[in-house]
Amino acid sequence: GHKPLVLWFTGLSGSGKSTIANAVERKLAELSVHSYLLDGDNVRHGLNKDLGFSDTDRIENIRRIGEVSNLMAEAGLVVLTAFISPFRSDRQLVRELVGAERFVEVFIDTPLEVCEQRDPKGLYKKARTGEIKHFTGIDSAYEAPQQPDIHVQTAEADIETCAERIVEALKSSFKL
Ligand code: GGZ
Repeated sequence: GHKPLVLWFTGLSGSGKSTIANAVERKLAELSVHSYLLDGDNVRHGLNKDLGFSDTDRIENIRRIGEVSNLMAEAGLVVLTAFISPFRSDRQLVRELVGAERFVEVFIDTPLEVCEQRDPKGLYKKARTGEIKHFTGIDSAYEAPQQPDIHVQTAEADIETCAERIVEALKSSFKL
């Protein structure tokens, strides 16, 4: 058996959080590690479909995801979460809730310029024209981690390489 962990991915919209978390999850499955990925697709459309993108709603979004992650870790899973989670204080609260020894903050560090260039859903464009308000990085804050447990700079490596580095860090530093 492996020990339960919460791998908390944080980064801007379009930074690659979900894609990299998916690749990490595949690698964990190959290692017979029982894991589950929480992301916008399975949380913001279900449990948190009553929440939007105001500061208070984002705080509540992260609080609920933290509580669910904690329950799943208690059940023995390695939990991966892929949400912007823009506020440092909210990430700190989750760290305290799940326990620092099983919480791994993974910073997907992709510069705003790169995310905006990618703009896969055209959301940055809409944010720039004011069609979408309170967009992270444009007119809503993103507080980057100051001491992430794992720091991934996506401009330097492809998805597979990033995922491989995360799994290696988990093995060496977090006794996965
Ligand atoms: C940021 C927004 C917004 C605003 C809609 N600001 O690239 P995406 O589309 O798929 O990822 C973004 C996602 C962010 O949801 P999170 O639950 O991760 O955010 S938070 O942790 O801050 O609660 C984006 C889309 O939702 N989206 N409006 N205003 N992202």
